Amino acid sequence: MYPPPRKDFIALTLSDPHSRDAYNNGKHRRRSCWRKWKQLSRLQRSLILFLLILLLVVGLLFYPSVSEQWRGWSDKEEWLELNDRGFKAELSPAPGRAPAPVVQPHLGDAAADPVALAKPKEPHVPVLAKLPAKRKTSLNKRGPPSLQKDANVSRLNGGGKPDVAPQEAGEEEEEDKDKTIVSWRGAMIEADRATEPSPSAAPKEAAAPPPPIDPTAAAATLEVSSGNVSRLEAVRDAFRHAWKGYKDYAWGHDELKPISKSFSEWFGLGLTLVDSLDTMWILGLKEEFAEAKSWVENELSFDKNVDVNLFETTIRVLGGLLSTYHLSGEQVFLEKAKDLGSRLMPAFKTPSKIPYSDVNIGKGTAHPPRWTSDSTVAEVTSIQLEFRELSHLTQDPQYQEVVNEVSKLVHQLPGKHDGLVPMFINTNSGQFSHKGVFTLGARADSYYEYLLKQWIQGGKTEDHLLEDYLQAIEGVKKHLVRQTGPSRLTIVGELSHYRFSAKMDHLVCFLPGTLALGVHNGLPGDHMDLAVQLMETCYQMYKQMETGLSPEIAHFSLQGGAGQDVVVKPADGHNLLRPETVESLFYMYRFTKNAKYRDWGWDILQSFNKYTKVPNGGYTSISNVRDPANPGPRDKMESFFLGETLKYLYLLFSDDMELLSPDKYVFNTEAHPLPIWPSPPK
Ligand code: DMJ
Repeated sequence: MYPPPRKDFIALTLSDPHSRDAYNNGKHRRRSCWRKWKQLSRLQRSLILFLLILLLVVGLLFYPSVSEQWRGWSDKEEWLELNDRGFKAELSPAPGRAPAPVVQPHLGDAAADPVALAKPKEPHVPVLAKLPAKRKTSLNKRGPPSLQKDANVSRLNGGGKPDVAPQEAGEEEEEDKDKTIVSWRGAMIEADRATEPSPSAAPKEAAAPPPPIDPTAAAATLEVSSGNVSRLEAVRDAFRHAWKGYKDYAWGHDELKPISKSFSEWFGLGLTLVDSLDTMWILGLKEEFAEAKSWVENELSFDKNVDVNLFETTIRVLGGLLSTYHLSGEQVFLEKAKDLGSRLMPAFKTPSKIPYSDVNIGKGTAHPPRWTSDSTVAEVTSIQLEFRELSHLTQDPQYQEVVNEVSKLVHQLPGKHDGLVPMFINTNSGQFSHKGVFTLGARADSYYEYLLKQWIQGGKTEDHLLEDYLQAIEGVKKHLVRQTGPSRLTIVGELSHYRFSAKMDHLVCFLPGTLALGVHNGLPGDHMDLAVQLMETCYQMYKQMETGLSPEIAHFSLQGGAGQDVVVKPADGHNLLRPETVESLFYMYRFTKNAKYRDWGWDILQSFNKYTKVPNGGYTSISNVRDPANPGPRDKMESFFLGETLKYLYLLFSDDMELLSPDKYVFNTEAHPLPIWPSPPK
């Protein structure tokens, strides 16, 4: 208890003219405020109260993401502290783990490789010199258009070079308002809380397991293909290094944070581990595979109260389990795939049959994101390969039926622009929404990819898929293809409200590979011309950068004369270890045997090693591909680096043309190979 205020103290205080004035003024202000408030009309008062409540609600809603950002800042500050002391300092290991040995800067592969030796040595640049001063504004591909932010406002390059590129004349841009800054990565996890069981799949017998592929077949390549031994081994080294970080600091969790030696959770499904399974099999990493398999057998449970994103879970987890089942023949992967597939089914219970973005796999409920009833077009049209394969294996048609219904609906939907689709579709009406932006990048990319790949998967019998694909490529040629001024590079830009923008996401670099795959399957030869030209552009997006790594988004100069083709805006200079360019290089090499595609892939791998490799294990996304002295590590290794990027690099360097031949397998959009079904008899 505090003693009551002494009267003489109050008197004394009030005798002080300043205090008294202040006291009286305060009283007066309070009274006049109250009078003013009373003078307001009822409507005005209600309006003010309503606004205050709204502010409070908005504040509460955004609190979790803001506090997440604060946590992120403190992570990075911690790293900065460590970095100040230098990587050589003895760092305390994660609780319960042995201290990780210090990994020296990676020189071994380059030293072993004659091509690398022939190159002039670049000055040594310390890997991951400094963190950006500011935390990134994550530029994820999935988020509502209403929450997109002006790119120029949020500078992501961590204090790198200012954007000095001139505004291109003749380029009509509306790019800034198209920047997406809100992540869908908002899943809340109540770890290990058992809930009511989800609806399970019809209990039918699975198809007989396919004969497994021998992982040592890949190893045999090493003995016979001298030209590529060191390159294949370099990919294995990279994988082992990435895996070491994951194993030491993130085992069983979704993603490794290699700088802070911790992990991040998205769905709580061991995302990196499951995404990596088939890569380990293909690379012949038997021990690692066995350990990961045992985790899947004993630890991986889908019976948990967690909201997952339907698309991401399908392509990474369901796709990873199905392909690993095919490669290894191990029943456990099919069992897990069936369990997961059945738990994802509630997403399709919508008025339009266009699935919701999020499913709670424990509760069996689904919903759209908080801010909209829209789903992303690429998301609802890029789950078909996996669900169809699940039906094929289980002889249970329910999975195939729901995704084929989506394809059928989208096929006949008005609102396409010469085969190009908008980015959103409404789950109530089943109609496209937010029309006007047409891109081969974020939110639409894999729609095009899956048209072709489903057609191939189904033995080239589903004409509506081929028809949509061919029409879309004509739409691309008509509306989106341009050439840069300086080097006449071919680009695929975007239409924003029917105006062209010379902007190309790195995601678009899946296109050369897909076009080449189409031509390999008998589609028009001129698609290959476009593929060759685009492949060059995608490579230049790496080569023209100071780190040899592509930005997330490139803008191109359409003006003639000298100068740079690729222009990087400050907010777009990050690299997330994405696979699309090396994916396309794999297809281009397989179909043309032109060795330059392998050399380009080799250059890219070396740049990853130089600027994204973290000494103690793992690779990290970086914030600024233009600043080799300060690439700005982001402390995150995406699961697709192991699931896709390293797998495609390995397949690119392998001389074994039968290893996952595109005549026998179709790769899902997360690089998980699924078998092509035998054609039905004519
Ligand atoms: C992957 O998850 C898939 O390739 C998806 O289709 C696009 N984004 C990432 C890789 O960049």
